[in-house]
Amino acid sequence: RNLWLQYDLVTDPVVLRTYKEQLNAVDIRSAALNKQVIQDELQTGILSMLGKHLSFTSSNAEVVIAKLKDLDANEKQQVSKTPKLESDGYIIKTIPKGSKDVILISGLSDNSLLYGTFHFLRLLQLHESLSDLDLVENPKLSIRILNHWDNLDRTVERGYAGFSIWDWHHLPGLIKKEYIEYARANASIGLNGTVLNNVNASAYILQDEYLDKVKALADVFRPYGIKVYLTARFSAPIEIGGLDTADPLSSEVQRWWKDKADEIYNLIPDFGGFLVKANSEGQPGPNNYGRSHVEGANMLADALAPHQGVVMWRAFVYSDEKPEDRAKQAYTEFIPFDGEFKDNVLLQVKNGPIDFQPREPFHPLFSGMQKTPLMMEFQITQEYLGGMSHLVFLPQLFEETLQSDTFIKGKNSTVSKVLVGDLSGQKVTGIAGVSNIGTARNWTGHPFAQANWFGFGRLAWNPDLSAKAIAEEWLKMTFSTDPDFVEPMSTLLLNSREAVVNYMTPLGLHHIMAEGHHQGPGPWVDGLAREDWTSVYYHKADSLGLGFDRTASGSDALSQYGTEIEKAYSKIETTPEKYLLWFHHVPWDYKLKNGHSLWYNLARHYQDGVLKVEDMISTWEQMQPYVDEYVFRQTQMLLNIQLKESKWWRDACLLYFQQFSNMEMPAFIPHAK
Ligand code: GCW
Repeated sequence: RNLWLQYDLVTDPVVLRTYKEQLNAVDIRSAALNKQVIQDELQTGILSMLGKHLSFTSSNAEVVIAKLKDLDANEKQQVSKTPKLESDGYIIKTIPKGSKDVILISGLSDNSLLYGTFHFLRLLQLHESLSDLDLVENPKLSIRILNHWDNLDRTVERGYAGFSIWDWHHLPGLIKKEYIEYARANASIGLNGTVLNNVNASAYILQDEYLDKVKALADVFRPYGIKVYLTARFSAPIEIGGLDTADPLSSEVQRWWKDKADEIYNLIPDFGGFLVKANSEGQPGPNNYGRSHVEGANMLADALAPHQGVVMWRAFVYSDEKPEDRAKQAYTEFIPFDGEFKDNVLLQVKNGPIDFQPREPFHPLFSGMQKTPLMMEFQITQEYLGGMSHLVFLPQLFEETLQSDTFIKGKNSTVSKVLVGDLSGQKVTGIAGVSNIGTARNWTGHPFAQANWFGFGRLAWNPDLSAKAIAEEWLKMTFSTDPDFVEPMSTLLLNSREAVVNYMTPLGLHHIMAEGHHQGPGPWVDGLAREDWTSVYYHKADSLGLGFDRTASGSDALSQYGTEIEKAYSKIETTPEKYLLWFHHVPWDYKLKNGHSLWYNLARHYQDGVLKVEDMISTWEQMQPYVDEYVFRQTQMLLNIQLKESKWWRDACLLYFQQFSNMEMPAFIPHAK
């Protein structure tokens, strides 16, 4: 239940003794907003890790926590050469004071002190030295936010960890401990916002009864630096406002939203703003009135602007009524509006152009939309990656997207640089993660899914962190710092993403999951769903080959990526094999780089995926001494489910595709003979 904030007793006697000598008293000088939170966290953490109580006093303290403006003259002078801090940024620096050293945790805002405190505690959790500290941290993105796809009836769309943690029925009266734990956990990794309700939204959340409940949550989260945001259903003026239109150009609609914004800010002065899913998968939007996405977004932006609120407008739009390849539609829709959105609008773009697949190339809007602030949307919940049953370490996937090169300003123009504004100079920046949190006793269902929440938060603070560093931190903070545990387990985590790609969708295959619920294989047509919701639309298997031709001879989606990528990927030979079938329809007997046919390689990848899960199981079997019995058994059982399902994926997909390849199953496939 304590996630990565386990604060286990430091077992190494030397480290323990050193920490105990170094830490007796803390002087928290500023932080009116969250002084109590900082003090409680330090007391809890230190008591649990060192078995001693801290005293909080201004005399003789070894740790000083204060805003830059509240430092004394000597302290100010010691930090005068520190690099520039952003409002949430902080320094942790050892300075001499009289005959002893003092650790200074300082920044510009109350929240910076909170983040600095969590970082300081993390140093102890990782058993790092507390001597000669000289750390400077600035978050690289300003909006670091979770998106809850939580409905008001507490079901969670694509949620696999129980029901919604928001107990609307008992709010605002009952403030559950979980809300505080949730806020602590988010603050500890630097997240600063949360959208409480599903993007497939009910308008009722905007009614005054619900706003009182939202206010109660906002009040709980405020000392932890977490702002509350809501999804705004575009048709709310009709559904709860009694108007007969939601046309963004109607003055009564504009007035309704302005009044609604005023009402919200009256209750919640630091309300963050609105997230909107419009004209996507049946949701209402400006197109219903012949208006554009810009007209819709800007209308809401105007309502929020007087209060410094933002609109996060989602780019996830596609329609089966349009003949165009679904992977192209968002780009086609939004590119003409580049530069036309109001300053407080961010376009929230999923990492890839289809939908949260185990592997996708980055979304071409990240290179195409250069005059509009863009936000990344990652999915932490594992809609297409085995739900809560599969162990998949997602920071590996996030890192791959963030470090992809867009080439917009020459080589090394990574997606991460686009997001942080280095290439465009965009001022409002952000990143969203679709939450995997629910009422499950361990928050996320699979014990290892906690790592994905943690990893998302760490990357939201610094999108250039490596998945490896995140894996090690999480393992140490959650389970054990013993290298005999951390080393094999970080290898396990770092291999887990490629395992799932291999046994589900190798070589650039995508969206061949079962229809609707998206769990398990379904490369066949099943039921009567629309064409772009069926797998055959994406894999295009036929007697000639496999894969979606997105080059100029096919849908030409490739042209949305700019010349460097287009040039490289337009030929099969120069396309990275991991994206092969994303961009090409490849003959079954085409020889890949290793000299074997596509068919052989496909089988090889499926089999490798299964073998990788077997490796994960044998590593895990050795880990019993380092984790508690319950987590050990639960993970063991889940890994066995994962193994079974990986075989199901392999067998179903290979048998299905064999009907088209008409080639023999390679001998390494278990049932081949
Ligand atoms: O991936 C699809 C999901 C829908 C989701 C939609 C979206 C919230 O299957 O459940 O709706 O994406 O992102 O809007």
